[in-house]
Amino acid sequence: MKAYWYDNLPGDQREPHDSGREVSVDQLSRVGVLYYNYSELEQVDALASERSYKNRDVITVSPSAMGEVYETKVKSFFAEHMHEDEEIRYIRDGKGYFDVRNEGDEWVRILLEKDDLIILPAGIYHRFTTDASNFIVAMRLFKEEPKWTPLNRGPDVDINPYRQEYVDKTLK
Ligand code: KMT
Ligand code: NI
Repeated sequence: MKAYWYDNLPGDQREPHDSGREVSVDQLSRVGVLYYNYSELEQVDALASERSYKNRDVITVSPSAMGEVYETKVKSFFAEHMHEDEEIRYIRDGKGYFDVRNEGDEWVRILLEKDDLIILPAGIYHRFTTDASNFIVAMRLFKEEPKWTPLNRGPDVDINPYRQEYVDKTLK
């Protein structure tokens, strides 16, 4: 894992866009983003049972796994959005970038690789992209029916109750 301020320069989303200003795990926790490194599946099982996550699946994001929809998928993951539930991802192979908005509404880029686990709180604006290697395998944890519908940022989503709760509880 490596987290840093995104440079906001034009160029492919899959390039690092590293501004050189690092962000610590502690800074991430201030916007409700939790990071762990788990080498044993038992550690994931324990976290899942603590938080009542009963279900999981594994997704491979790559051109060979997804075929011709890959480029479209990668672009759609990169649209700024939030969810009404936490997003938990445990990286099993490859690499990818999760970008989250910090308390100043700036992008922080989080590079994740094998054994990294991230929890994005409900209501946080974020986006995802593969890196230049175009390959990531991630376990997705969910409670019941996954509420993964991305709600793209906009005036109507800014007033979504889950977004409001996140802003009031975590950013204020
Ligand atoms: C997401 O929420 O953007 C994804 O699940 C992307 C694939 S998981 C690395
Ligand atoms: Ni998401």
